[in-house]
Amino acid sequence: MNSLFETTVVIPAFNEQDRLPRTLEALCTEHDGLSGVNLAEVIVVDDGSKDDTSRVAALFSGRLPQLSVVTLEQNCGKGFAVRSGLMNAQSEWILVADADMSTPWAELAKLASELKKHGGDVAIGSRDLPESDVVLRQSFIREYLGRTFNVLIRTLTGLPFRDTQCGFKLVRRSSVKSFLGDLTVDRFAWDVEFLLLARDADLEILEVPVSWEHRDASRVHPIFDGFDMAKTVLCLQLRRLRKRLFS
Ligand SMILES: Nc1nc2c(ncn2[C@@H]2O[C@H](COP(=O)(O)OP(=O)(O)OP(=O)(O)O)[C@@H](O)[C@H]2O)c(=O)[nH]1
Ligand SMILES: [Mg+2]
Repeated sequence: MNSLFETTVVIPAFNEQDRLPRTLEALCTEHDGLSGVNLAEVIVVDDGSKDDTSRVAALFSGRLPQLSVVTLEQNCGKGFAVRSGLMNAQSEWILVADADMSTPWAELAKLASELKKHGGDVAIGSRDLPESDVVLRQSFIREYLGRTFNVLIRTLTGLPFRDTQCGFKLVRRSSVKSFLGDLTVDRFAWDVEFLLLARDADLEILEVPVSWEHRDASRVHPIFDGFDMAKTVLCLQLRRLRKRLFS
């Protein structure tokens, strides 16, 4: 394995004019210090934001020449935006990271180092392992619904992870590119489908404890989006069962 992780950072961003500048500012100042990582590309994917997300992102292109901003006319969802970033990324490693920087950039070096140590194709950041460092917790209701969603995922799909939804995942492009075209989930449950396809492809997936801090102004509605995510996982699983039975 190459000693340096050549990495593209993909940031899905919807109405993020207020949270994104701090996140990109930190990337400008910190990326040189990320041990073992070479930041080759940063792709911000803004689909139909009603605010100045694309413009404020583009202001960083002078200091971050690796930056490109993809602006789509219509809102298509986080999963759609992530998929578009994954398909356009050029580096061997791709970090998918939320615009709110709940997980600090320094954790990219940690994921890379774990992959280097243990081998593997995908490393997912986790807020729910004993060594995870949750600096500021979510509200009780968000945490409770998140845990319930996790139990649902583990029960229905058999995925063993404690936290599939943390917005900080490092994936090896050459390992995942064969199934990127099969991803269908456009909204918040994209991670579950991605992990299921990665498991089907026999990829090695590491769940790595990360530091995480709750940020206000979430784009996720705990009830409506929670319900939509549960429905999506149920449909995914039914579709997979049907495929297994009839093929
Ligand atoms: N491009 C795009 N990005 C989105 C969309 N919906 C959410 N996102 C991004 O997805 C990321 C996660 O959104 P957050 O609001 O932080 O939600 P979360 O981290 O899953 O949940 P919290 O723990 O409540 O913060 C952010 O970078 C959002 O801008 C969307 O429709 N399109
Ligand atoms: Mg968040």
